[in-house]
Amino acid sequence: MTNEPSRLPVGLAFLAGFAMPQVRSIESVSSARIDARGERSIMPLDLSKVRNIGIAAHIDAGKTTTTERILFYTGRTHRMGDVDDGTTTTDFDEQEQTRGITIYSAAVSCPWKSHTINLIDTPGHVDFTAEVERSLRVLDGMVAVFDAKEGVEAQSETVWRQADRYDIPRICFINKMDRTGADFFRSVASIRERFQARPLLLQLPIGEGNDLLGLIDLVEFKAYYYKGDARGATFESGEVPSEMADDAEEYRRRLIETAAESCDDLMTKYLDDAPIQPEDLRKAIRVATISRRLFPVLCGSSLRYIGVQPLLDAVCDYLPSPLDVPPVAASDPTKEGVEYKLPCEPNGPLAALVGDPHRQAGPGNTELH
Ligand SMILES: Nc1nc2c(ncn2[C@@H]2O[C@H](COP(=O)(O)OP(=O)(O)OP(=O)(O)O)[C@@H](O)[C@H]2O)c(=O)[nH]1
Ligand SMILES: [Mg+2]
Repeated sequence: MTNEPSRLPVGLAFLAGFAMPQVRSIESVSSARIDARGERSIMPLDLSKVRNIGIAAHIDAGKTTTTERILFYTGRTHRMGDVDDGTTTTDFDEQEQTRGITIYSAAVSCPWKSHTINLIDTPGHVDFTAEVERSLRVLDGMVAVFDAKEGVEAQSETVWRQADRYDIPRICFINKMDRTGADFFRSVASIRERFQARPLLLQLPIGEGNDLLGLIDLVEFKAYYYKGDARGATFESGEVPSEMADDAEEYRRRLIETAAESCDDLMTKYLDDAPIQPEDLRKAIRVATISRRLFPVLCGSSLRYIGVQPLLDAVCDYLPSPLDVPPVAASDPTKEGVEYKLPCEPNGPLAALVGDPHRQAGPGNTELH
């Protein structure tokens, strides 16, 4: 058993919703089982419970730190690594560890609440934009990470536009809420203005900078407090603090009103003043996210272990499964002008995306076989 993530393009095995047994990756182990004769076989997955996602952002936004926390909370690792010590799982290359930056996209896989999350931690440095583009080709959804002090930065804009090109639904995670000068609402405004996108606030931070204590979940209308002990593995939930109650009520009302635009059932309940359950809201948010009309926004501090589990919940609740995305378009180089549609079909013939990592990435440099 190896504990190393796979480097793309081997991670492209995600496309079929299965992991390849020969691939040097965590997921090749998670998806395999030993049958009665002691042979390893590939376990069929319920594709509606699979999330093939990427984490993309400007350099240093905290993608690898967030990935490391995810691997820990999902039980994939028992030792939480640190970018600054060069001990994370996905920055596995010596160069990455000594320079403290991600160079290669790395694929890992983890279970979360009956789902399987296949995740690609991408580099943020402008020199490795091509590496991000290669990953986007096989992703169904993306977590866009932002530094709460900086908001949208140059490379966040590049990856956002790339994701637009590939029609990838996104969740925004405003990270580094613990930094002095962190500003949740300014970061949200920068998403709205620089991307011309509609952010949908699902959480509010409780405190900012050094005073960051936790967050308010507007869907459940609960507060989560993180103590920092047990490295955030446990956290307490409680009532929304009274001094934030008015703001939280107002933001929940806006959330319902905006999400209802994408769901007739929710709109009817809203107009009838009927009680709205978190499940009603989640259903509407999922539709709006997958259609890319809205971009849910969450917040936290990966370094301080705040907000990562709710981010995992949101990935499962709102980002698409392979069954929710349109069939992949493929062409036959020997038959000009003929285009095929490849639906996600576990029992269909194998379709694999083969790319040359030394060529310029982008549409047209890969072939489906
Ligand atoms: N204060 C604070 N620092 C953080 C947080 N998350 C990450 N960092 C720090 O930010 C720096 C960059 O973190 P990474 O996780 O490597 O960021 P990245 O987005 O993966 O960076 P690249 O892959 O090189 O683009 C490291 O020094 C982390 O310790 C956070 O929530 N708060
Ligand atoms: Mg990184």
